[in-house]
Amino acid sequence: MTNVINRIKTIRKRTAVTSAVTSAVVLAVSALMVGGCPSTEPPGTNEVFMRSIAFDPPEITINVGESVTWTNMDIIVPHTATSGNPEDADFGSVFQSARLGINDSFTHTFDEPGEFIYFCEVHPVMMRDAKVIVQAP
Ligand SMILES: [Cu+2]
Repeated sequence: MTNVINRIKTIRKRTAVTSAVTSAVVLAVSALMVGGCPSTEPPGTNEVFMRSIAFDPPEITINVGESVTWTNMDIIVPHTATSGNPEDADFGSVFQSARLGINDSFTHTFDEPGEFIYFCEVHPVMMRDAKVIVQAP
């Protein structure tokens, strides 16, 4: 009888350890899904990274005729680069990327000077009011 009780105790301990490990793994995966990014490299010239559910840098200045390339560095979470504000009737009319998966890129060339506000359609609350400033020659 004591033997049986000891066996049950051992099984319970193992179950507790297993569920603790499972919880830790679930937490780690959740953190990655929420936008954790293994890369800390800075974006290059005329380049915007989408990572940790943000545009990095949130504001970029280029010259007329140059391009900006957006790259999604987030794991699992898709993003877009969409001109305008989510409330605008004509958002996306200046530029509109596809839904970018991890490491996917989108490039747009700006032929007119001005300030172009943009956002992410997947995260219109967290990723908005980013800006491309295009300087006249
Ligand atoms: Cu997004």
